[in-house]
Amino acid sequence: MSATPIDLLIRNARVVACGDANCGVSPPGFVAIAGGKIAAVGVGEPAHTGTVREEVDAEGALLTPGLIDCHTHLVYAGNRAREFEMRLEGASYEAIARAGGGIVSTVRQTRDADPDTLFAESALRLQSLMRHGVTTVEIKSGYGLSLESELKSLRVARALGERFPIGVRTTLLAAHALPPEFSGRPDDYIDEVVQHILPEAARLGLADAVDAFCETIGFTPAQTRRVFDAARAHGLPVKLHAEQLSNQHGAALAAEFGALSADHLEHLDEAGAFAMARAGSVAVLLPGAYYFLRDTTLPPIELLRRHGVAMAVSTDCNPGTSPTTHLPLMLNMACTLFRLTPAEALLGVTRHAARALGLQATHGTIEIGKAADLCLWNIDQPAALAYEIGAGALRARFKNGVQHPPQ
Ligand code: DI6
Ligand code: FE
Repeated sequence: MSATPIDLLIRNARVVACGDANCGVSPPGFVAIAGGKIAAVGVGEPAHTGTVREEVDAEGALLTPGLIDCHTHLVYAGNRAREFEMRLEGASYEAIARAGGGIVSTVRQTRDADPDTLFAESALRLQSLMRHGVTTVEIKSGYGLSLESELKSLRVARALGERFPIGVRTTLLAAHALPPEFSGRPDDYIDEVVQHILPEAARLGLADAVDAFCETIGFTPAQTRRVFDAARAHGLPVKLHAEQLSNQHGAALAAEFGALSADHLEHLDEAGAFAMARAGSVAVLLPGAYYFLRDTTLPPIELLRRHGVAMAVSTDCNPGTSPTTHLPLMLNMACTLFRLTPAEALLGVTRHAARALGLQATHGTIEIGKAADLCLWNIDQPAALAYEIGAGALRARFKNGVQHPPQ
């Protein structure tokens, strides 16, 4: 190691760099951080001759990349606990949506909320994610569904990233549901999205990517294609809610546009998996939604493995189908429900989640030159992160090399 001043030296850590498929653990060693980035990683004690501003003794704890939650809808107002009760009484998610409940009821509450209230309600969820070790989060709009409310949601998402020590990537999901004022006129709403909402979000720099809900209760593949064409025209990468409730061949459509990811995928077929592999799109698995909807169609994990599609795991934090901010619990569910290995699940919230956000060059693994986003855990092996249900084993969390007490 050279004599560059080190801002933070984490010693005596067992490093899980997430650079290899097995999530191997290094013998006790160190990570040195300078200027918010990883400057050195090694086994044993560092042979450093320069200044070290601060030291942390990890006492043999496991050090992983900071967790990345690559698919959330966490900016919304209100909750849907009553709808949860209705579903327990027998109503289906689709039936509630068709009857004007579901997404549209959150849209009403989100539109009515002033930006400060929306920020405050969303901040509680963001702080909870941070307590679970999340250092980067993707936040979608999609509960505004008008120019003004979509921009309000994206601004709140950006503001959250400025206020809290967490990286925020925003995604415009204006094509999430049909707003009531466009009832029966989905193509007119898509006109509004591609002619006004998307261009304005792009012009203001409020969206890092564009998403859509391609589904029988969402938008058709033809409508999704129009949204993707507009995203491309504005230089924005795309992602897609695809094959969640039925096979609309959305994953193949997303792959055609070089999508960062296709998400959910319970009804994905072989052609879709093949197209994703060829495009390098990540499969984002959302076991919270599968569980909460009591879905019985499993995403085709073996197919994804066979085609070499990278798999990410995320909370899908949203009020209707996955009201959770517990990303480590999603690791457990990804293993228990979807039969991922604990190593696959961990890669799904680190290396592959970074790729699902286009951040693979700077985030997701412990490597020299990458952002010093790190988590220290009171566990003895990587599998314990997925194994211990709700244990809260986080010992310390570092964002850009700075340790922040739990918020
Ligand atoms: N799929 C989902 O699981 C969420 N959105 C989507 O496109 C559900 C959103 C909600 O019910 O509020
Ligand atoms: Fe979602």
